[in-house]
Amino acid sequence: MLYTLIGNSSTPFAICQCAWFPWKLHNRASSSQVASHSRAAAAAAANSFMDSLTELAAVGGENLPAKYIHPDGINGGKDPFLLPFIDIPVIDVGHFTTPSTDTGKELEKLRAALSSYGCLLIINHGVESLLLDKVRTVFKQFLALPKEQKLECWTEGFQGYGSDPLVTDVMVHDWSHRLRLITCPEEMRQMKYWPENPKNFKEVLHEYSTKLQVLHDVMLKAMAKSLKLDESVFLRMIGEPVIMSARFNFYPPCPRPDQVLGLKPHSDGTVITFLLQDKEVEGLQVLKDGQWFRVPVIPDALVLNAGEHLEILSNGEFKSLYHRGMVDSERERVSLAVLSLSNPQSGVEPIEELVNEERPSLYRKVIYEETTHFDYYKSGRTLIDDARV
Ligand SMILES: O=C(O)CCC(=O)C(=O)O
Repeated sequence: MLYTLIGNSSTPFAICQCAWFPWKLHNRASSSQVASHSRAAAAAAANSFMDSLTELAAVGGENLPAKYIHPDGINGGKDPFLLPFIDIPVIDVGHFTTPSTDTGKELEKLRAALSSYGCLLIINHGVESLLLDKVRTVFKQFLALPKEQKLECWTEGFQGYGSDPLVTDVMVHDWSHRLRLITCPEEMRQMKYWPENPKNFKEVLHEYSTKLQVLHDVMLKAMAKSLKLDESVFLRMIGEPVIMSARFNFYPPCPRPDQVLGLKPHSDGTVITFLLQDKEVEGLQVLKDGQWFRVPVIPDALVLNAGEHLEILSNGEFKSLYHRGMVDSERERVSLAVLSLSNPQSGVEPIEELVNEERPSLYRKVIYEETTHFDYYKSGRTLIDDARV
């Protein structure tokens, strides 16, 4: 089974270039690239993933493999779960879907949250608590399957179950696995990577993704209005169809949360990201004004992060969120990030109305052919660092 998957035409290019940029998978995985990806390299990737399944499951071992360890510790040697909680703004989406006398105030709150935090918690967002629970449950049921069944969805490419690519040999490994699936447009879905089990996995993800498409448009329109712009401007700029992908994260417990990271610090190469957190186990940390903070778990709220594309489009009015995923010493943690991406053909640049003499364009136009998320991930830099003029 493994070799059938490895031989799939989309995987080879994906691992080296476009882990979080699915359009490249479709546009650029040429047959010559496929041919040049040696069977030996593919087998090595498969073995490395299987090793990681074993290593991450070996909880309690005092001797963690060195490749997961951040030698200076995560929080300067102190327990990262003693960091303070962030006072993250909470936005009631009902004020945007059903305008009221308080809508103006909520828009102002939205603008302030994105300008100073780059994230917010959203409530009354139209996704029922029951569906949120189902989403978490189907992923946990997938994780509980025997290894062989999970490996049927294994991939070294963009879509499927696996680990993020390592772009250098010396890069510290993340203490996590992920299942990534493009959810819309539907033509871009690669159904062979959608788990067959549990039986309702596909239906639940489809339902969740349909709701998030609606929410996505509501939020981008509200963001535009909060900047006194035409409500459709962000949607126009990111182009049709909106590409959304789901990234389920699994963080097994680890005895040394002070030394390993579930996900290294990064900002998302997205327009916006909706993050469904684990219902009980905390793990998201965000950087604000140079200091790391913990994000509290609020079971039915979604975290909305501004991505790098939104920062560029808004000419820096909104800040992309720099964040990381922590691991718990005793309990496993899951999360689901649903990411929206801008049109790969046109790239992104600041919206004209936000550029003037007083505030010239802060970012050059970014064409994603030039850059890849993992090149930044590797170096601890961000797309924003490079796009700033
Ligand atoms: O699990 C989390 O809380 C963070 C997830 C995340 O940052 C991501 O998927 O990009």
